[in-house]
Amino acid sequence: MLIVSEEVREALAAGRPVVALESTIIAHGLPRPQNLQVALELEESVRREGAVPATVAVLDGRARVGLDKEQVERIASGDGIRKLGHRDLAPALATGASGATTVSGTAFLAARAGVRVFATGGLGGVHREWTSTQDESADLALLSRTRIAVVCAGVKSILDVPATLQRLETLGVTVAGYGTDRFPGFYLTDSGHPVDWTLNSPEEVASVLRAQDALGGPDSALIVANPVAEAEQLDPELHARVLAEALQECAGRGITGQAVTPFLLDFLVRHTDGASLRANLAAVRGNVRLAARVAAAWTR
Ligand code: PSU
Ligand code: MN
Repeated sequence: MLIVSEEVREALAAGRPVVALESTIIAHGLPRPQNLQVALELEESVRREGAVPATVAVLDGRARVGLDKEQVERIASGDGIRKLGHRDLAPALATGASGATTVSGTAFLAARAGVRVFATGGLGGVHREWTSTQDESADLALLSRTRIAVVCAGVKSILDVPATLQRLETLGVTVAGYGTDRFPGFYLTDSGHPVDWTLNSPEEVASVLRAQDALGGPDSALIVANPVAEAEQLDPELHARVLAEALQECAGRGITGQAVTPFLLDFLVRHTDGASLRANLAAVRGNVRLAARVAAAWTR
């Protein structure tokens, strides 16, 4: 039921670098038709760094690590493509469903396949209004029991960032800033919160992975929080204003569950004239490039 593509399987067997890529950002996080172009571009950027991309998704009840172009096109089309966290994997396989995997679904499948490094945009986390909705992304719990490095631009800024950082601490997930002692803010370079650890090169990140392996744990993720460059971030004032509108609209329409994150991301794209999309893309591109360098350093 878990199919690892031949290219990814061969790379893993030969000890060559592999980077897992998430598919929810493609199917549900970015507007069509640009999402397809971005999906292919991200794979290409992994290759340019000498690593093999392994985009993860479920198609017709088969979990796949490593997609061909046609399969990427199906994910990007969004037709009949569900959003699958790790809890959705077994029913999706059993019923022959198709879906894009979130950070939790992707990290689970990538780790099962033996992939050690994963890149995405921003992690899910604790939503604002948690006290009334108890909406906390399943990403956090899954990362607390999966040994994988996740290169991301922090957690999505639509969330309650300090609460999410606290949950990551409680859950025992290691968080390091890449080249910074500030926790990045997804669309923003700095979330306004510090991190305890700073790693400054792909080699340094790889040594942390080796130390985890040598210790035999902990069996939780290493979050490599890589900030978007200041020149490419979303204007913080615009971000604050439009996000407040987005949250209000989301609550007003009674949107809940899996639909919340895609709704908020889309609202920001539409109400910032695409500026949030540009910042999101800059973040993802930087993360994918860094993840490929980390994977290369780890296999050296
Ligand atoms: N990062 C992005 N865009 C996205 C996501 C991450 O730049 O769309 C997705 C990831 O798949 C993440 C999911 O796991 O949003 C979180 O959704 P939820 O809050 O419903 O757990
Ligand atoms: Mn949620």
